[in-house]
Amino acid sequence: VAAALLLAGCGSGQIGDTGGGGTDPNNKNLALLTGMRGEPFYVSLECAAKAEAAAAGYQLNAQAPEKFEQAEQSQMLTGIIGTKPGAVIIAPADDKALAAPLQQAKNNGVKVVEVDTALEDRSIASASLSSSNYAGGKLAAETLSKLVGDRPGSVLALNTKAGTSTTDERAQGFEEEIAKHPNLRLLPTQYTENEPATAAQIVSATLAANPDLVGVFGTNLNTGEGAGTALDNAGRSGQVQLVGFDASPKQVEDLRNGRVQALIAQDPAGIGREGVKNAIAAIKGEPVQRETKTGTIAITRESMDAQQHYFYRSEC
Ligand code: T6T
Repeated sequence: VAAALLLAGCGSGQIGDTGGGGTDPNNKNLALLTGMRGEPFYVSLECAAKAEAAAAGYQLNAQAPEKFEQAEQSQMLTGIIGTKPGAVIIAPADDKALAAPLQQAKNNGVKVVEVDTALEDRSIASASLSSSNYAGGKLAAETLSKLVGDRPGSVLALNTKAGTSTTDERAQGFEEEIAKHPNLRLLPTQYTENEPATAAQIVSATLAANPDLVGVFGTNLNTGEGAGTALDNAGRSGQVQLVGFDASPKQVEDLRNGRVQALIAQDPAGIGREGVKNAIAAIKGEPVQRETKTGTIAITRESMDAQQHYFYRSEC
């Protein structure tokens, strides 16, 4: 299944940097630094990365900050560089702030592989693996417009933190696709700082100010969960169509109980597995694909029973 989504995605761009660049080609230690501890998207990515590393005979030291927060993540990265892994596989929590410490890792002979999120500066990492997030945002808009039907009304997108490459691309894809639907009026995209409670507050305020609200898009797990709570509290679940991104156990439950009408699922396991493969190739000085994009898929209540293999896990 992961393979199916990977096939649905595509590799693009040129071959990344291949040189040893001070990296010991026999180094068998990998570090994985994801975006947030215990969060099902990253847990699913980490489980697959661990399995892949073990199968290849590599050690994988997996860490994550408590919150999706660049300061804590930068600090952890500094500690990781000190352990001299052959490569660090990272989901940078900010597309600019992590550039300096990752450049430092590279200067110290540690290969950098981005998974999920990426830096704006494309010169630092050897390879990047992520969902086709722009296409995922467009898919969310297409799915939402079908759910809304011909009803005219306003639509809201909830982004997380500015500078998160993935959700920025999703919001952009969503906005551009919604613009093609004249019956839907796109409200200014709002930022939740990746806090479900903030997402809930924004949706409650938007409902009060825009009685014609017909749809909400939560660009990730946390925003969607918060939006679901607000719509439920207002007694508007199912009237205002909610499309979420990701497929955590809680989101799947919300889809089943009618709080959410559709989810756009990613392939975190595929991203984790390919991240490890690319890191090993980079350490060995073998050619790696600079950009690999994996697919996303829409899941609705009607289709969910046949799509359980896309659901994320909360432990390995
Ligand atoms: O949506 C995922 C991930 O792709 C994104 O970069 C950050 O949020 C999640 O981890 C879900 O919470």
